[in-house]
Amino acid sequence: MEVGDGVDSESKSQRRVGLLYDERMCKHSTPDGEPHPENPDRIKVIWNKLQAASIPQRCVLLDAKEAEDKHILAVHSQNHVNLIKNISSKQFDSRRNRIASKLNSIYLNEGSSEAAYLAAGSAIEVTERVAKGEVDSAVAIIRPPGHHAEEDEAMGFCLFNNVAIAASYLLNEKPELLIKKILIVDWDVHHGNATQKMFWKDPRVLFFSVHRHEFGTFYPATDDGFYTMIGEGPGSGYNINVPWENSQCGDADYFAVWEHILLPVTKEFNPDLIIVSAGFDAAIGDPLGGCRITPHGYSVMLKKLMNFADGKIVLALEGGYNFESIAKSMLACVEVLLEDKPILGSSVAYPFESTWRVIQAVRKKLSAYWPSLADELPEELTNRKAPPAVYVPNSSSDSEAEEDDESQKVSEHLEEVLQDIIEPLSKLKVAESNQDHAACNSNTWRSELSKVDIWYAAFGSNLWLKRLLCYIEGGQVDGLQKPCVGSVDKTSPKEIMWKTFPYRLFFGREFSLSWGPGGVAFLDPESNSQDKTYICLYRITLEQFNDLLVQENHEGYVMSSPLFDLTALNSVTVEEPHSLQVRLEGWYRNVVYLGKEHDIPILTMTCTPSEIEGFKSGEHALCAPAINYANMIVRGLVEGKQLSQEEAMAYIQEASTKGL
Ligand code: X5A
Ligand code: ZN
Repeated sequence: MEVGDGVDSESKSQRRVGLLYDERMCKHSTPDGEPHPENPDRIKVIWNKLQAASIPQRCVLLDAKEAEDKHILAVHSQNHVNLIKNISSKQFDSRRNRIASKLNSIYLNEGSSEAAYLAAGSAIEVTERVAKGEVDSAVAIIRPPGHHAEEDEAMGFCLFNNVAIAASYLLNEKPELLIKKILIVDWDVHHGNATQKMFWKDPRVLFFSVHRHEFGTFYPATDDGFYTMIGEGPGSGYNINVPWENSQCGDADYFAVWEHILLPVTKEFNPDLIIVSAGFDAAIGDPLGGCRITPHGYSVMLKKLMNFADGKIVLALEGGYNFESIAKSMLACVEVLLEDKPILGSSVAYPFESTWRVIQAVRKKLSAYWPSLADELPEELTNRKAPPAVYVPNSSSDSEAEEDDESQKVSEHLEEVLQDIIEPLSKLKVAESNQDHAACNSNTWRSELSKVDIWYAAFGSNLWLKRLLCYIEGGQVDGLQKPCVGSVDKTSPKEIMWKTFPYRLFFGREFSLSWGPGGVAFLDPESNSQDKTYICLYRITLEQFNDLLVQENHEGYVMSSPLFDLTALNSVTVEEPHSLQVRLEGWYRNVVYLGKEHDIPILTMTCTPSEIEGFKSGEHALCAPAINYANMIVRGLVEGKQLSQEEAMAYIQEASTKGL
C-alpha cells in the first residue's frame, strides 16, 4: 500500500473542527487562592483530557483573542465595559474585593480583565471561523463563563456574556457572512438569564435554555427562566425555556426535550448557525447541578443538533464544576464533532413525570409560534415515566457507585467549599421539603410494596445467605469492608431455591468500596445455551428489594418513593426489553426480569445494557474478582450444596477469564 493513502484515518476525521484554548484565561482566580468551583483548573483539566486523547492534533487550533470594546458594547453597557476593563489595574487593588462582594457570586483579581476579554474575544473568533466556513464547527474552552452576565452587571461567575457577544458580532458586524438566524442552545444547568434578555425582542436569535428552575428557587432564582417567558414584540416565540421542576434530570429527560421541543423547532427556525452555551454542570457528578447527563448523553444531544445549520455549530464553555465530568463530557462532544459516525440516541431510563408535564406546558405555550409543537403528545409516550425524584443527601458520596476515587475526592472537597460559600440556604430548603415529603409518603408505599413478593435472583456474593442477610438485617460479614445498613423490613427471605440460567456471568471493575480492589460479578441477561450461571433465588418483598437496590447502588440515598414500584414491576414483566434502569448511579441499577417461579416474578440487578456493551468492546475492563468477594461466592455455592469447593472455584475462574 502506498504511503499517505490513509483512507481510514481520513474518513474518520474528515470534518474540520476548530479548537481554542489559552492558558491566559487561567489568570482569573480568587484573590487569595480561596477554593471556588469556578477555578482555573476547570479549563486545564479539559485541555489535558483532550491532549491525552490526541484530540488537538486532529483539530484546527485557533488562537485566543481579546474582544474589542465596540463588539462587547453590542450587549453590555459602557459602564460595565469600563468596570471589567479597569478592575485589574493597580488603582483598583483596594476596591476589587469590595466591588466583588457587592455583586452576586463574583470574585475578581488582577487577572480577571484579561481573562474576560479573552473569553469574549475567543467566542467571537471561533464563531467567525465557523461562519466563514474555515472550519465546520468549533469548540472554545473559555472562562470566565458568560451566560449570567447582564448588560450592566457581572453575576453568577460571569463577567462578559461571551456567547451573546459572538452572536451579536456576526449579526451586526458581518452581514456578508450571511448568518441571519442564530440558534443559541443553553444546556448549562442554570438559566441563561442574560442571554435571554439580550435577545428578548430579537427574532434573529432563537434562545433556548433548559435548566433547573424549581419554580424560581434554583440559581439565578427568578421567574425569568419559566416557560411562560417567550420573548416580546418581534421576538415573541423566539425565547424558549424548559424549566425543570426537580433535580436529577438525566439523558432520558434531555432526549425527550430534544425530541419533542428543540429539534422540531430548530427544523422550523432553520438557523444559519448554532451556538451552544455549553456548560457541563448538568453532567452526572456535578456538585452544583444535581443532574445526571452522561458524556454519551451530551454526544447524542450534540449529534442531533449537527443535522441543522449545515453542521455549523460552536460550543462555548459555560459552567461545569466536576473536573472529571466536564473533561469527559467535552471530550465526548469534540469526538462527535470530529467523527462522522452514527450514534445511537437511546436511553433505557424513562423521563420523569415532571419532565413530560414541563414538555407539554412548553409545547402548548409555544404552539402558536411553532406549528410542529401543536400536536398533543400520545399518552403511550407520556405514560412512560420514572418514579419521582427524591433528594440525595451530600453525605452519600461514599457510595459504591463511584468508579473513581480521585474525582470523588474532588467533588467532596467542592461540596465542603460549597456548603460554606454557595447557596447554603437553597440546599437546606431542598433537604427539608423533601424530608417532609419522605416522612408522609414512605409509609404508604412501603406497606403497599410489602404485600408483593418477588424472587430476588443473586449471582454474585449475595448468593451466600449470610452475606445477603447483611442487606436485610444490617451488619457485616468478614471480607466486607464496611457494614450494611440493612432493609427497613428485616424479615428473612420466606423461601430460598437454586436454579441455573443460560446467561453469562462475568467480572468487571477495578475496585469497589465493598470489597476493595478487584472485579465484581455482573450478568449479561442475553440468553445463550452455552452459558450457565448459578443463581440463588430469595423470596422477599418488593419493599425489601427496593432497599437492596439502594444498598447495592447508592448507600445513603434517601428513598422517599420507591425506585422500583408496582408500575415498574408490571412493565418489566409484560414488555420488552424486560429491564428497567432505576435512578441511581451505581453499577447495579439495571433491574432485569428473568421470568417467573411459582408464578412469582424473578428480578435481578446488573449493569446497564450500554455498560455491558462497554465490557464487550473493551471500554470497560473485565477484571477477576476481589479475593474476599470470590470467597463469598464460593461459600454460597458450597453451603447451598450446588458445587464442591473445587468446582466453585473453577466456575468463578472460568467466568473471570473467558472473554465476553
Ligand atoms: C456559569 C454558572 C453558576 C452560578 C451559581 C451561583 N454559574 N451560585 O454555572
Ligand atoms: Zn451553570
